[in-house]
Amino acid sequence: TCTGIAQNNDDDNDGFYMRRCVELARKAIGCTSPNPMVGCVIVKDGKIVGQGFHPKAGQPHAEVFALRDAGDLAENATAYVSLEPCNHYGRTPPCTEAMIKAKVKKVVIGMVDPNPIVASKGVDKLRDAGIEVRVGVEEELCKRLNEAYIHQMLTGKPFLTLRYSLSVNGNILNQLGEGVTEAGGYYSQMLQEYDAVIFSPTVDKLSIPASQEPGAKQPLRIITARSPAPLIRIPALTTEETAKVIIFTDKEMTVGDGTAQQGIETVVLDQINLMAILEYCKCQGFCSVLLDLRGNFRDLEELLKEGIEQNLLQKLVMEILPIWDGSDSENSLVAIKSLDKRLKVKNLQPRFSDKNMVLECYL
Ligand code: AOF
Ligand code: ZN
Repeated sequence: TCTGIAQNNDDDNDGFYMRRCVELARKAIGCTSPNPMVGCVIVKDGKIVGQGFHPKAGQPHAEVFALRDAGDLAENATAYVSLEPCNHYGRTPPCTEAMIKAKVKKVVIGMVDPNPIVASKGVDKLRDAGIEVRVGVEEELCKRLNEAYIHQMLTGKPFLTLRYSLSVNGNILNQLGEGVTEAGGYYSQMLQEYDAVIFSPTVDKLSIPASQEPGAKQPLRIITARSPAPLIRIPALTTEETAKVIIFTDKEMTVGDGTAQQGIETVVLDQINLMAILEYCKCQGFCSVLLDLRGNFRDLEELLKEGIEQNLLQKLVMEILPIWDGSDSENSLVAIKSLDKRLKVKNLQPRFSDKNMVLECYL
């Protein structure tokens, strides 16, 4: 729900309505790749008369839903949109044309679209049509919303996040904190947000990472298995789960007891490495991938090394559990000897999820 009240000051109002756009955009969290999440509101005489968000690639853009919702009231109104309206024929027609046709008076934009086929052309088109345009309202928030899409657009690679749990004395734990896997917990929310999750299959009775957010679209679960392939037991997927499990392997292998398991696919790669996995994800139209060191993190050591050495990581999410783990000093990232690179991290930000501290930062 939208909190706060619009102020009388014009600029404050712009921020207020833009935050509403972001809130609307997030209704499609995890569902829009390779497209961005976008929200739009149409405001007339200090009232929201139309709102919409982009639900999925192939479906109409946020502006189209909002304009439809506003109907004739869009004339002379102000349109707020978290991303620059597109000016091209993609899967759907240009939003700039829809705005011009609806005769909106002003368009307030969160951020310019990094997509090279849009990149400010939408703004130019609106201005050429005599519409007043303001760009860069709540820009940081809008960029954060689509950090994966932006990265993917600018680099051609999916946005890769590394996640792990730490004890207070700095060991990697193969457990997650209390409450974090439940709806509203940071881990459950992350799984909803990411297009794919790479995790370790060696934990006994492994539970497949699954978001508990109501109606969440599950990420593609990725497992790697080098030959001689270990026997992989994957709990049967429940029927309501749509996302599949994919096993990247370097030779044909048997999954579980050999009986076909629905939703599990094996892909044989010449070389199992992070680059190849990311390439596969890109071809699926994915914007974001989570490397999840849950389970035995040693299984994922090679991928982790490659991620750091090849600068493939964009974000770190660390969960600090209120536990002192004196069991094994090998359980520390320092134990991965070749990770001697010194990296500066940006925007270190703490928050809490249940009893655990969650630290996020960018590389
Ligand atoms: C907008 N509003 O809600 C979204 C935009 O194939 P299409 O037609 O869906 O176009 C996809 C591109 O359009 C996408 O790469 C991005 O540049 C922009 N997405 N633009 O005005 C929206 N989702
Ligand atoms: Zn559009």
